[in-house]
Amino acid sequence: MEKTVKNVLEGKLDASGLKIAIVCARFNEFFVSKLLGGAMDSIVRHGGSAENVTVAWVPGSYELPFGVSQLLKSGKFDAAIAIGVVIRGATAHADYINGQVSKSLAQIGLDTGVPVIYSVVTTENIEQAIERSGTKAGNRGADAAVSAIEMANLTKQIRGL
Ligand code: RBF
Repeated sequence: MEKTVKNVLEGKLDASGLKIAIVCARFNEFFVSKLLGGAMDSIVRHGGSAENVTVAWVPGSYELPFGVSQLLKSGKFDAAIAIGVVIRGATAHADYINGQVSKSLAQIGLDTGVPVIYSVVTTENIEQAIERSGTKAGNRGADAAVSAIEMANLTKQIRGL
């Protein structure tokens, strides 16, 4: 980080007191559960509490934006995470789902002023899904939780300016 810049905003990786909404797609639930586990573990390891996390399940990734949008309307959350797994080889319209879902999730963040974190893992095959949900390529749910914590705290900082 450039040391001569005086006013630098950067969200701390401290989840204490943060209220986080997580929306999970049940399609490919085997992998989604691992990503959710990674996210929960990461929130607690960064000082957050499981009681401050609300998890909502929707049928598939296509429904993630609706679930996130409904939860954020409550005004009760500092950040939301959308978790899904789309396996390209098994989903003819994978690219359509991904494009639509990522655009909608970004728009919900902009409309509500609450950061929305994208954790839809798209893979070519089941092996890659295994790798990204807790084996050799890490756990994308845990990474998403860190982004949610950083963005929630950054948003609080900006609002306090
Ligand atoms: N949802 C996912 O989260 N991941 C998928 O890989 C996935 N593949 C699908 C493949 C087909 C052919 C269809 C019809 C749906 C699929 N869905 C998938 C479910 C989708 O996100 C949504 O729940 C349903 O289309 C109902 O709106």
